[in-house]
Amino acid sequence: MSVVQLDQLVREVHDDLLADPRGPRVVERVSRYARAHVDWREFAFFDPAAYTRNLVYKDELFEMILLCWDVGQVTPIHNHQGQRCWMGVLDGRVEETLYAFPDPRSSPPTAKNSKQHARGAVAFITDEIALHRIAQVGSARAVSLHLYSRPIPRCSVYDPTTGAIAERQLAYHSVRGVRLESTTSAS
Ligand code: CSS
Ligand code: FE2
Repeated sequence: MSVVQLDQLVREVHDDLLADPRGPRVVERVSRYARAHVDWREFAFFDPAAYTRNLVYKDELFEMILLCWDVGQVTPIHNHQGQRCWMGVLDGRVEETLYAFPDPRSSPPTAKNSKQHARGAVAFITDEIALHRIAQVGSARAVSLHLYSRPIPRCSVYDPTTGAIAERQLAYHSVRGVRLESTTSAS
């Protein structure tokens, strides 16, 4: 499987995060990759039931995942378990809506603002910044590259009407281009 440029990005990000956990060069590197390369297609799988999470690389420092969004697919409102999250758009368009952490904790989260991201854009979020929700927008499928440092095997999801909080396991749809038949869809 030929994913030379994507694996190059993995090595660069690894070295960046090892040198400085804040990853000051990650946005620039992911954006450059997104604008120049398409070898991520080797790892892209879509599912009509929900967006898919396709593992590119994982170690103790970070996790790189390709998310594939069919038209209309969306995440719940969620946190990032105290970790850093970068999201670069590789294809199509997604909309990110930020929500304030509910206060009191059991109240519904309130939307702060929304922003659309197209190919080459890289968004960054932590729990200190906000909760968020990602949605595919427009008539074309979307693909985004997510970097979590450190890896997040689960997260908390927030019900938009009741504010109820639930734990959610973040499963993989495929690993290095190989579909995991046993995995259920992400949403
Ligand atoms: N956290 C979601 C995607 S939005 S950052 C996930 O990994 O499934
Ligand atoms: Fe997220």
